[in-house]
Amino acid sequence: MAVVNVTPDSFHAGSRRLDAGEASDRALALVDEGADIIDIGGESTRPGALEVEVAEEARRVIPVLERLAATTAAILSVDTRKTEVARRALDAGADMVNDVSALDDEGMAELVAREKAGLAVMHMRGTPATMQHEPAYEDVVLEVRSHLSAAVRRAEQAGVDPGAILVDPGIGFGKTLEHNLALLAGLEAFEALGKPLLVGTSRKSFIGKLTGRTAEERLMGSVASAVAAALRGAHVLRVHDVAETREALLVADALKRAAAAAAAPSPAALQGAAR
Ligand code: HH2
Repeated sequence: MAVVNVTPDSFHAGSRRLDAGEASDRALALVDEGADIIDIGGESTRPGALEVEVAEEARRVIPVLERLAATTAAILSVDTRKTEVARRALDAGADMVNDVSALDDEGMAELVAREKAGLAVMHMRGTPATMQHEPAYEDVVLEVRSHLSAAVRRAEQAGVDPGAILVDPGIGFGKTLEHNLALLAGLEAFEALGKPLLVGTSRKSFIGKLTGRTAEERLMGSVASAVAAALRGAHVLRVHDVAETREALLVADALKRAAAAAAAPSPAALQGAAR
């Protein structure tokens, strides 16, 4: 899943394209690099970000979605917490809603169900304005998982297709460095939710805390974290840098398959045991 931010203030300057033509060109370039999903956002959710009005958020993302719906077969995702923005985005050709508030806004689950769209629900503690004020958990993995489990239940009760829901632990959303690392180390625990796991670590501040790098310098750390997440069971990686991540994931995937093959008894060994 490739990120395109139609915003003036997203935390990674390289992801910003305020002009609709530039944003759609960027999205198409990321599809050429190997992205299967394009995630278009019109509101930054970085820590401390201020909310954008519905009209402004829609003015940013709708023309981009319209252009892409006419030019690419990639899955189009709208990154929004607002039901009204999601409604207009789905009308404009979006296939799925990526909701970082996990269905907080009234009517979001019903809209996604009615439109037979896909849905990603992400865990966030509080709002972007407040989430980094001393986040605390007793057991971050269990608490994030039970929050996501409740969101999945709400979505399915509203009629969202159970096969079209992704879950995301929300790296960096109301979490300290230790919380982020515990979640990444504990990704296997999310398998119990029975949904594909979406993980977004790309250029986030926990990588800066570990490496001392600015957002613009966090490519290596981002690729490393994507590989680590993939090896621990992430199915979809939300990234700014598609070509580099894809290359690393090809290697990680081959290793994962080799490890699975080594762990599974070969048919010849099983035949031998049966004799
Ligand atoms: N992270 C960001 C935004 N949306 N959605 C999901 N599902 N998971 C994430 O980890 C996630 C997300 C933050 O990244 P970005 O969009 O590049 O930054 P900004 O919010 O500043 O635009």
